Amino acid sequence: MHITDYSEYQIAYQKSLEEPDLFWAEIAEHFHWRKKWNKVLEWNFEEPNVKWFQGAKLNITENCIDRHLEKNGNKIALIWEPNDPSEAHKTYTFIELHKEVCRFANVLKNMGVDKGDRVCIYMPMIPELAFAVLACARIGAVHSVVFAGFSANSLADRINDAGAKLVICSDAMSRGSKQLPLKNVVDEALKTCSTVEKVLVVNRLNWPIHLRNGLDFVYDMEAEKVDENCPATEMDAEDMLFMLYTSGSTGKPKGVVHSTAGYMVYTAYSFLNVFQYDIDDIHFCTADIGWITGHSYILYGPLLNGATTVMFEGVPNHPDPSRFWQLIEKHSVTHFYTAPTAIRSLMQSGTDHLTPFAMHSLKVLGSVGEPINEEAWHWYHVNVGKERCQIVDTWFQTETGGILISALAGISPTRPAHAGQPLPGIHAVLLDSKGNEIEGNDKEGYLCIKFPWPSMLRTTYGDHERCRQTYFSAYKGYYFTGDGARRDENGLYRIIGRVDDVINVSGHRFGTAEIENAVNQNKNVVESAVVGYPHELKGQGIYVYVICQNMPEAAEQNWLRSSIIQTVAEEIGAIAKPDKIQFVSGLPKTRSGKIMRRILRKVAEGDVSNLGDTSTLLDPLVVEEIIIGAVL
Ligand code: 7RM
Repeated sequence: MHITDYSEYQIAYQKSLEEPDLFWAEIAEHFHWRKKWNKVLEWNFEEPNVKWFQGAKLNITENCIDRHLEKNGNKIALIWEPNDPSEAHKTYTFIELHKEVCRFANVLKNMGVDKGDRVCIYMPMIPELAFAVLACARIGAVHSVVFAGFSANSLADRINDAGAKLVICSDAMSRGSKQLPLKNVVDEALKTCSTVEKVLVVNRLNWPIHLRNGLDFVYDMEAEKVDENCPATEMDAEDMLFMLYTSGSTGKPKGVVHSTAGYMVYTAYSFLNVFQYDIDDIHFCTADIGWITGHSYILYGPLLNGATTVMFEGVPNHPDPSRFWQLIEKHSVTHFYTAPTAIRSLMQSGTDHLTPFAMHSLKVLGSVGEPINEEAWHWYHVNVGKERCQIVDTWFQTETGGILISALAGISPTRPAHAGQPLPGIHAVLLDSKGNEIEGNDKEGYLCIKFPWPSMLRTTYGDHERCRQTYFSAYKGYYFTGDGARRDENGLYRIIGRVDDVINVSGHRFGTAEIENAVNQNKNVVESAVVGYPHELKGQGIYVYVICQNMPEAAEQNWLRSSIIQTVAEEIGAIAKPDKIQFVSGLPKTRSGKIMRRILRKVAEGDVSNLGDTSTLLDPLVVEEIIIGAVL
């Protein structure tokens, strides 16, 4: 299962294409199964219907924890670092993690959570978040982690869509210099959620919370009523392990569904090989567990490999920009995995904050979430990696579960701003707009995957047709990623970015339609159009064109802008706040009423030299007005 040189990679890749069943069966042998599978793979991309390791029985937490107890029980599984450096860090050995997860699982059981029930987890990055996720997996409940930066409205949408029975939250959270009430947000959300029977509150900051009889429970009190033995529930290979909401080009965010066995096999395999994990390595992924990166590469991937994983509650620049480097030195971190947006923001603070830190322990640096520009890549390589660490630029999606395109650290060829080659088992292709495969190198096209891989999404919760439509209908017989990519002269992939109406802000995905819906909730707004534009720090920024009843006077525009920003923060969350708002009297629409986003994007980019054909516009004059009024 562990690839140790480039020729092994090539052999594995070839084998995975020629004999996929055999290839994955051999990898799957490395796990603990209560019962082995009858069939490795059954699939078609028309419905789609994808089933891996059918007939197998297992529990993923036995593979994450129990399996390591005998030999490595006293090894540290989890290192937790708080937001404030003045507070002590915590560590949990595999034995301790086992106890915590079992205790948490028993609390859930006591509260009436059964196999198959959906549990919504809305928590800061504290150890109990990890315990809660694994506790759900232990008893076969489906976890749906909602990033704690989302607003009450967003939370309510996700709870309702999932039909969650229980919500787990904390009283409050610290992030950087801010403290935020989380239980209050849950209370607000629950006003419109009828499926939730109970709320479990973990204490983080000793904030006063409003406890309602029979509805709200405090974790510490519930934990006293149970013991720390909890046999793992036996799951079928294809039983749902979790869902995770993600934005697309249309409608509300969808619940991407992952199943048990395939997700386990692929996240473990990709973690081991991409990062070239070695026993005693310390893996620090700075993502939030509210995103797929956190699920796969803070929790499941590392724990499945028996690795030590670092979980950090805070932000890169609190209390100052040296925080990451301090943590790397403090815990002798070998693998550091972060997002380009964090790198760019630290880059802005110069390099003085790095000087005192040699970070000798570091071996591998990772990047994920958005394209990493060459400048950031070099800065990362020189200043953090001191030119002696491998960089892996890892491409994947909520839907893919694990990393699909990346160098294997120190093994595959790398090139700045290029994710590299697909992992074994990943049949990546580029298609042209007619759906023909583009052969050869030095070519650009739509990135699609031709063959199933174990951790691919199985459906979108409650709406299989939407899954088919979104991912399997654009090009028949292919999974469509929504990304455009270029294969360079050596066959290395560079991900260019989304080709659909999805904006990637600091590695967070939003649909333009989703933000427009939020903006339109503001009572002053008649209509809006949202586009992304290149943003120095965030990768992409959010640019909103707004039509009001009457064109607002200059004096009114500032408060109107604040009011619209406030609305978006309430509807989605502070992470989706627009960067620029332009008031316009009309939008460039075709006679059939379609907004020509191409024009809006060009204006937002500040490049109006070539707007293309505007002759089909209903009112070409509106374009002039938009250009003149552009917010640059
Ligand atoms: C892991 C994650 C997925 C979208 C994806 C891309 C973009 C992710 C990279 C990247 C260039 C990368 N999941 N993306 N990784 N673009 N290089 N290494 O971010 O579901 O939240 O987003 O993110 O556009 O489609 S996600």
